[in-house]
Amino acid sequence: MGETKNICRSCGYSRLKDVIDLGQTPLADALLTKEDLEKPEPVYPLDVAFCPNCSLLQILKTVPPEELFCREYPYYSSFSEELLRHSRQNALELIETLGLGSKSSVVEIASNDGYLLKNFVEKGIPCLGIDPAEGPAEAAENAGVPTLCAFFTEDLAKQLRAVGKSADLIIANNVFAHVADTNGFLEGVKALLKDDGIAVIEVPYVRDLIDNCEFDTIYHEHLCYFSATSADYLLRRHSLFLNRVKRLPIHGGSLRLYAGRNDRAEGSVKEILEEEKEAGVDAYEYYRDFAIKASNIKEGLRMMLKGLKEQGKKIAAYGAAAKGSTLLNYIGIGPETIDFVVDRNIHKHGRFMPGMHIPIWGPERLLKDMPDYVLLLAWNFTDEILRQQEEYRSRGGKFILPVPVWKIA
Ligand code: JHZ
Repeated sequence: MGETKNICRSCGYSRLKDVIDLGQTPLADALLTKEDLEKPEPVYPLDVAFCPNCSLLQILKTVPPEELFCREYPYYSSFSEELLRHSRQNALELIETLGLGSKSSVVEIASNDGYLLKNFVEKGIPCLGIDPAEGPAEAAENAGVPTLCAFFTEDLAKQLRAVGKSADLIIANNVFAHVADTNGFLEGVKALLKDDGIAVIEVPYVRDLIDNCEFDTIYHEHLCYFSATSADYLLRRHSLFLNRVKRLPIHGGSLRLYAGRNDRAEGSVKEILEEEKEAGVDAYEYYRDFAIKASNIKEGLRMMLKGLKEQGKKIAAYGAAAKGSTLLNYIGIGPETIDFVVDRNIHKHGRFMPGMHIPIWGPERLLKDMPDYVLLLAWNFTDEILRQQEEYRSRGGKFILPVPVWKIA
């Protein structure tokens, strides 16, 4: 069932300060089958704390990674065009700036279904994906992306190094915040990286989480919520250096961290560290009101949805996303209010949302049933989804965007 510790995942400091308790929550990506509905569903505490020593925001509970990522992990990156575009742009930019070619070596940790590495394969650049989730790893292989189906650990990195593997470029998108052994992960990156190699790591950005009250992006897969300040501190402890930072809109706001063995920080690093200092991300005060704000959003959303239901409106939701699971469970809205959830990911169809047991169907169901309102759980892809749902909207259907303040679109 995993461990709950009151010790910082990064620096080991023991007096963490509580930020928010989202309650006993099921695993956000553990979608249920019809048969599962009859069985008891495991729930785990979901509380978040701040480390006053190294500024890392983190959850306290560590669910064993095998429970989170292996058993029919339903997340496939390639269902979002925006994410594919974002990833291709990143790949092409790295190929150009690093001058990568047929003699280079690229490794991606958490390569999922090959959504990103396929851009390197296309250019004839040798690459290796590493991902423990069997379904997505198989899809990557089928798309021509060589993939090792395994968890990336310090041991695995050393084994690869021992057989002569090393990397000019390591990409790790939306995985650094997910690993239980935060320190071992960086030792692994260091072991695999060539002397002048570069690690490019994307993480959800804690400033977007706090400033926009994106409480639904908190779930058991996300163990850490990084700032440049907390990442810089952690990297340095492993003799890795943050040399460049970019702030990105993807996933409700992310950081792209460029790190290497040499301390060659560009202006972007100093700039963001100063900005964060000014905003106070290194002090508990910055996080103190987050729980109250989330609770206000919860009450507002509940009242609005219940009100619509009382008026006899039909409500559905869009996006069987992990964040959708946190949102529904935290606000306590289930099938009594929401008839069904739609999602483009075919691996999610016929399943049920964790905890709230709302059925998941394909998006065509919206035009068929014409619910009056659709709660947009995958709000991070608002533009893409609204564009795609023009027909539903032109027939009078309305979307509800849930955070930071609900609004109708
Ligand atoms: P999406 C995942 O979180 C899981 P989730 C993971 N833990 C992580 O770190 C973050 O991503 C980064 C669907 N969809 O990507 C696809 C449509 O149906 O926000 C997805 O099921 N139509 C690894 O699950 C869901 O919505 C569309 O047009 O919160 C979006 O989930 C689009 C664009 C998406 O991540």
